[in-house]
Amino acid sequence: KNAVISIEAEPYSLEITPSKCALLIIDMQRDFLEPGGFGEMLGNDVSQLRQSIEPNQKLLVAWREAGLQVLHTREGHRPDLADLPPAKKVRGHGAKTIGDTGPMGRILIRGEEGHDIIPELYPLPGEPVIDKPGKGAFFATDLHAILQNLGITQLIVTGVTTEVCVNTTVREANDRGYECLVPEDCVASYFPVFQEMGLKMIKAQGGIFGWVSHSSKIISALG
Ligand code: C5J
Repeated sequence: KNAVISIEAEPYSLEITPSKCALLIIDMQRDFLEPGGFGEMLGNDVSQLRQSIEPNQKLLVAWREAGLQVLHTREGHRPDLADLPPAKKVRGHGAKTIGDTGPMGRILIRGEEGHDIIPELYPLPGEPVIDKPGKGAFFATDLHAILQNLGITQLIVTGVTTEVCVNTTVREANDRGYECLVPEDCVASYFPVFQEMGLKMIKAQGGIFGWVSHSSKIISALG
């Protein structure tokens, strides 16, 4: 776990120390990914996101088998909505917004069915689950403290959506000194053009805030 391994990536290979590297899975929640959830209710094509489930499962199994650290996040709010900025509540002028009753319980509210992680990637006991009110996983959460306490300096970031919560989190992590690698098959967007550009932005300019790779390269590097 302390031996450095090299993962083929763009713009160049990343050396990771597995014991210092965590798999951070962003917002693989039922309301974003499942047919009949909030995401689909907004008119989004959930099949775009569902393509990332199997690659995430394979990576998660390999990461767990190697005995490495896994963390999960969920986007959502307190049932009393006290942490929901009014500007976020009204955004989009939708008929239904955060806190209203949706197809899988109250939309993006902690404790509701739709807010929970999909069964395919369900956290094991002992894997921290970070409940975040924003798009970035560091804003108003204890993620940074947890990672520091675990001695983590590198992150494999996966999940949804590429251009929103994944991108925001990778930018936040990069500014806090973490090296971030994003496997392209384990992140997804409702919009193919955003998927492509969201990944390009990360690795442009010599890896301006991270590296882009593929789950197969990570799994083969783990041996
Ligand atoms: C995430 C969103 N998780 N797109 N949320 O990306 O609002």
